[in-house]
Amino acid sequence: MNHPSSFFARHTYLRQARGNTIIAALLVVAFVATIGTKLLMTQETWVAQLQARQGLDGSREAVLASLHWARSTLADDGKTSQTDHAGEAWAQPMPVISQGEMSISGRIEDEQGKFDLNSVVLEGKLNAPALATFSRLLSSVNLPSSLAGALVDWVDSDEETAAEGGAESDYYSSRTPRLSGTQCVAW
Ligand SMILES: [Ca+2]
Ligand SMILES: [Ca+2]
Repeated sequence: MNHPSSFFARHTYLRQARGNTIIAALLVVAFVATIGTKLLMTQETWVAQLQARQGLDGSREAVLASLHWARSTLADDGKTSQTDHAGEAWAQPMPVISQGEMSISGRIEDEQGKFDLNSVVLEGKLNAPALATFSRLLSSVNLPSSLAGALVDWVDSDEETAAEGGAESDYYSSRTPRLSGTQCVAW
């Protein structure tokens, strides 16, 4: 026959052992839940990265297709004409390229057909033909042609006014607020 004290000791031991088992089981469940959450996050991250990669690949393909269109269009123009004007195929908008949910459009612009503002000064001196051209351009958009003179003095490196409307640093520095070179360029 067991002594009562040994019975209670055994009972207490079994209760503690059961408690330890429950705590261990809860820790295992928490550990498994943590692993499950991590796996889920890893999978979501992987899916997001894959989708981003697919989007990037699609963007790259669309850009390459646009460049191919521009090259082939200009090559065709080079074979069939000696002059360039806005009525030619290259000046028309590029057909819209769709790639999944993305689309890309564009057009070719003739940079040589634009007026070079720096050309109003040639080898440090006033370039009269370019000044006249720029004056006409200003008039065509209802701007005072005297702005052409201001441009010349801005581009040249001397301190003498070159044409009507011209002004040098003494004029700009006397303004309130005083205009710096960068501010003058902005007009
Ligand atoms: Ca052409
Ligand atoms: Ca000048």
